[in-house]
Amino acid sequence: MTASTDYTPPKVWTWERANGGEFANLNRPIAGATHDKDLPVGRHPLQLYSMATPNGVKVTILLEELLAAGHAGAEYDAWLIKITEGHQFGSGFVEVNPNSKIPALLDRSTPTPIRVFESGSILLYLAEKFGAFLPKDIAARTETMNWLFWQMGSAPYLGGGFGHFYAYAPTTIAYAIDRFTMEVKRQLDVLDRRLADNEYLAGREYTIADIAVFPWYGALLKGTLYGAAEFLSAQDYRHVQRWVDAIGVRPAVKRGRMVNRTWGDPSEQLHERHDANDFDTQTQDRVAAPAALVHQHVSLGT
Ligand SMILES: N[C@@H](CCC(=O)N[C@@H](CS)C(=O)NCC(=O)O)C(=O)O
Repeated sequence: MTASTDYTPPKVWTWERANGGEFANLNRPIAGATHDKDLPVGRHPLQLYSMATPNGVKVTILLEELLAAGHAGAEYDAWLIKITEGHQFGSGFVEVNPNSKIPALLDRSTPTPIRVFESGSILLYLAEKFGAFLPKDIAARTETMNWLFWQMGSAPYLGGGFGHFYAYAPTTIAYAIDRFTMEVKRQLDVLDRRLADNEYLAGREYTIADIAVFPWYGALLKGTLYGAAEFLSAQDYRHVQRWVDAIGVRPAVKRGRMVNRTWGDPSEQLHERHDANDFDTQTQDRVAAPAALVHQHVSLGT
């Protein structure tokens, strides 16, 4: 790998397969399927194809919240897509998400199945379908959308920017780490100021905005994302900490965080979810993944 200071971009970039650092085997400059593979289909109306990264967890938390709130139509099968093994490039997955990233949802309850990709779009689709976790009042609804879109726009700076250069880049580049740390701390301060005066991001109600932001910034402040809590002085964001603690104890959030998780404490893993009882009875092989693998899984945020 050429040191960044010695690099002069050529007139035309060409793909060197070995130059992608930690995720070289996954990163490609072209879209589309690499192999034929149909997706499995279970018995429930909603079929989720995902993994328990922050983007994946947003959707499983909302589904568990919907079920807890009595929306039986939100029953779902959650299939594991191992992104570190390239399952997102299978032909069936690409039909549901041409962008080859988890999470992807197929709603089979409609006359023609509806595909939904992009975690923000999935949250909005489900919130509208069930009329829940999205306020009806126009001002609160708009505030919910403001923070939902804020999260979708901000997370790439956190994951693809800060997380990548702090935790994964093959060279340690002070300029890149400084630039993205500055931005992530600014984002945390944006959240902290908002949550100083408001219980939840959209105001009094817990909404899909909280569900979108929590898996990213909650994990960051609790040190489970990039191991960066101390580096970022996580304790300084006390209003965000209060909000993270309040959301983290919700039973549906605890369940949602387990779904499609294949690393960490075995008692917190549910590789696939096909029934509400799976949380109590599942006996599948729940082996703690090696630390390096955990590290890799939670990194693929953007
Ligand atoms: N903006 C997308 C981002 C999804 C995304 O980045 N997914 C990652 C995991 S968190 C992924 O599937 N990465 C696989 C890859 O890049 O090949 C969303 O919010 O759904």
